[in-house]
Amino acid sequence: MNKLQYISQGSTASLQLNGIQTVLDGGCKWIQLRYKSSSLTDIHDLGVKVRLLCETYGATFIINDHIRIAHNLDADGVHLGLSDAPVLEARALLGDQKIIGGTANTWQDVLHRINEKVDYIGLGPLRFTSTKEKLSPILGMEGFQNILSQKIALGNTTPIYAIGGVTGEDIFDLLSCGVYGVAVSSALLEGKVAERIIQTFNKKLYGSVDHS
Ligand code: TZP
Ligand code: MG
Repeated sequence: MNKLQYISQGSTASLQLNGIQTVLDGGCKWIQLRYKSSSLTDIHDLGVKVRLLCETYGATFIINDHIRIAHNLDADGVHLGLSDAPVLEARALLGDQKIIGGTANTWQDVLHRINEKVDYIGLGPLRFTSTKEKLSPILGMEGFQNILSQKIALGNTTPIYAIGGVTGEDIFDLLSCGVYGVAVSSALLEGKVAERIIQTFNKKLYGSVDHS
């Protein structure tokens, strides 16, 4: 699994597509389509376009929230929040070959996700971010250290992606906690040249020891 996930953002389909196109051009190989539209048709229609783009660029395509849409589009997988569909239901619909990721905000959530046999866990938020509404309590680097050390003591190897306000400056600290990768939105789009930002992320993520 790629160590850098782009979490898409934007209140319209065209804003979403702009960001996705930018990070794909910049070399990002994992897109999570996170489109909070009230219209399932709009999410599906955007998903059709993003799926094609991901195919062209050889990127993994994950859909946030919607297991039916992930199934209908034959996406690579789905990412589920704690109040989304249960992992069992997603697994029954999508099968064993697809990627199912789950959110966790606490150590208890991590244990729950491990028991559910998700393929990866998105743990956060690391710090405040305006990208997500109704943000869970901030973990900080201490929270990551604390949770990851318990997971390591358990001997479990489910990959953990840090999410929420993550920047390139956080990577070394996160990796040394035992985090596998990062799920990032704003920081990939902030500068003028996404390619350079993504290269920096990847160099840091892949330059050091694999803590998966
Ligand atoms: N879940 C927790 S924080 C977040 C999500 C989807 C948004 C991450 O975006 P950013 O811009 O990298 O903080
Ligand atoms: Mg959700």
